[in-house]
Amino acid sequence: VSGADISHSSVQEYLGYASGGEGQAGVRLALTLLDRGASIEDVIVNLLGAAQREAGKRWMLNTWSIADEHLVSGITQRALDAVANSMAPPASGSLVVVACAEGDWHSLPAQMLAEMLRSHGFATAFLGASTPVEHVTSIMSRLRPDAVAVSCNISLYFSGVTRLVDAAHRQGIPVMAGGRALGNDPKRARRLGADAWSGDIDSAVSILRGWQHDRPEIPSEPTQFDPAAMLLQVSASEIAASALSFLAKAFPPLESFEPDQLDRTREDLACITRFAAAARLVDDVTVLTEMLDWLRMLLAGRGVPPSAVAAGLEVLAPLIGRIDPQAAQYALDAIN
Ligand code: B12
Repeated sequence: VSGADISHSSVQEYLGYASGGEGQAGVRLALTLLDRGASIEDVIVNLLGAAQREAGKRWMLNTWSIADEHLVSGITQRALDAVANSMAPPASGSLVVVACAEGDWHSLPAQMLAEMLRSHGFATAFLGASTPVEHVTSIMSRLRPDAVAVSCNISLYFSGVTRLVDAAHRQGIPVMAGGRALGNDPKRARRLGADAWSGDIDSAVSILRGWQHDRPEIPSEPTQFDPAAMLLQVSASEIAASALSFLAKAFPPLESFEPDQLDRTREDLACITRFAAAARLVDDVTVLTEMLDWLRMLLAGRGVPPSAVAAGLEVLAPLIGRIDPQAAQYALDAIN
């Protein structure tokens, strides 16, 4: 069974079971594919991962509710555990702590990585969703891992990556970073202080194996960021509240919004501001532009036109500029 076979029909079959709440059938499908010769990696990436990404798309387009996504993710958790339990015990090779960036609740992608590393002979300690960095610090001093792998799935948690990187570095441990928020090349991960970035399991395995013989040099100083960007991050709610009061002029339909719609609009404005701050942390405007593309699609699925996003950026830019002019420029550039 090749990856291509899995992605075509099995994902649909799996999604059918999972969205119908048929957990056992979904788990059985994953295990049957393994029995028929698919690799652990194939089942994780091309069945369970593909199903999860599809669930995300359906939620974004508003064809699935949050409940549909939770139902499927719960079954994927069971299938992932079953796949993990089918593996031989880990080799006594090097130990990798796998954690989510603090704030990030997407434990499934991180656990997928942990199980794939285990299938390649690494011992792993998987710490689940958003673990406070002080607690990761104490477990690192107890377990003395050879490396840390941090998963970041939404750019809002970039500073969580860096807090973990700095904590691991204080103990002389190298950190590899990955996950969908870190993009398609090492730039963002490097800027957040990580020693390496990886976008797939093969390169992750070769980097970690390389580190067994040749450890990267660990920086002695913590990662530095522009203080303006840091301040912007913590000021987002305040900025969003002021922006909302100016928005009605730029976007007249706002006047007839219900209170809960106004609340959600304020949250979206805060979210745009936080992504602008995240873009600044890694000096990469695409962090903001990708989020805006996503937001336009999300809002379109809920009947809100793209002009609402443009209006939001127009009112946000001057308010953001009082704290961080560079971020304001990012917001202005993103209007068109
Ligand atoms: C399930 C899910 C959730 C669940 C998570 C459950 C769990 N236990 O994991 C819950 C409900 C908690 C959740 C919450 C939210 N979510 Co969510 N979620 C998802 C969903 C549908 C699937 C996640 C998943 O299982 N992915 C599966 C794997 C296969 O994803 P993957 O990225 O390909 O991962 C692989 C690689 O990246 C790699 N990898 C991952 N980490 C690392 C690390 C290293 C070192 C390496 C080498 C590799 C590596 O390995 C993985 C396996 O191949 C995604 C959609 C998606 N595309 O992922 C949205 C998604 C990530 N969520 C999204 C959003 C918006 C949210 C919320 C903000 C929603 C809200 N308004 O509350 C919150 C944020 C919560 C938080 N603080 O983190 C958006 C993010 C959009 C954006 N602009 O960034 C997405 C993309 C959905 C969408 N299409 O809009 N979510």
